[in-house]
Amino acid sequence: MPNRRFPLPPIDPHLIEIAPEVRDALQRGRPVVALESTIVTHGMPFPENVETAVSVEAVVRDRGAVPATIAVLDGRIRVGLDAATLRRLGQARPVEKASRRDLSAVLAARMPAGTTVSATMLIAHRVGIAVFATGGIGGVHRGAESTFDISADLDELGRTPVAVVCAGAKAILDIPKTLELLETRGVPVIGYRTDDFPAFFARSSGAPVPRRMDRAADIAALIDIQHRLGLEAGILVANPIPVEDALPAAVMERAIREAVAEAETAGIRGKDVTPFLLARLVDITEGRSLQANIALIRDNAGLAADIAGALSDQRRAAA
Ligand code: PSU
Ligand code: MN
Repeated sequence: MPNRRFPLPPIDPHLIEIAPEVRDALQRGRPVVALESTIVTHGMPFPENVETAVSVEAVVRDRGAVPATIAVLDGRIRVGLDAATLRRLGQARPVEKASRRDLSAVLAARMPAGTTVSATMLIAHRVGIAVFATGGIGGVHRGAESTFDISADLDELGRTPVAVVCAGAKAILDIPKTLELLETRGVPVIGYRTDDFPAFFARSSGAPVPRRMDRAADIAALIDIQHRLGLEAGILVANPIPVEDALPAAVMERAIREAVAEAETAGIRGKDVTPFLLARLVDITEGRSLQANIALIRDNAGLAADIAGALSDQRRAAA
């Protein structure tokens, strides 16, 4: 259901194509879950990227919501991609990684692009999608005090009222600093059935989560109040990786230190840092990190569908 408390001019229809199924669900107030596409273009290798995107959409459907993967293709923003288009995006080369600041440039150049959490959130909000599932968000990088490398995802969470379901943040980031910045930006951070902020591959980062909720309906109620208050910030829902898929924290910490050191030696900078680290981790862990990544995003998609369903029910009951 569109969040009518945030009237913004609609995106020029020449620049956006919304799949009929998604448009229909939004008009009827049915649950919709936005999905990002940088995970497809820059977060996983082919063909696992496409297989994962297709299976994540199936999870959302099984849990009663309509999936809306968001990307840029042929000079237009696309909201809702069929399997053939996902396959095309997953093999497109060259392909851009678009955060908020890149959107106009990739549209102007008609470049295919995966949208990051920040770009996906802003598009989701502009078409009226309130809930979004991803794997991990970007955050404050280790060493940010000298590099200033802080993801645009954090600023977007501070300014765009979309709930983002993730498995926390990868320990390639400085998690305590990431949590500090989320507090500064006014972003509610909810631990789903956990007291610890999860660290993507591991169920705990060692940092406490500011608030815990154990039911999707409670999270939906919080989202609804946030909207009714007219607060502009998003909401971060942190859902730990399923127990059976988690990787040992010590093993991952070693792999991450190795990958971060390699990125420094290779002089990787700016938007290339995160894709470089993700790809190195898959190699260093011989694919184990990829399997964990697939499991957690499927789990997040299911929770996001439950939250979107509860939000839709609550609004229907209140109407
Ligand atoms: N973290 C992950 N997997 C990902 C990303 C982050 O564990 O795929 C992607 C998301 O699209 C996120 C983006 O929005 O990387 C952040 O990039 P940067 O760190 O350059 O802001
Ligand atoms: Mn960065």
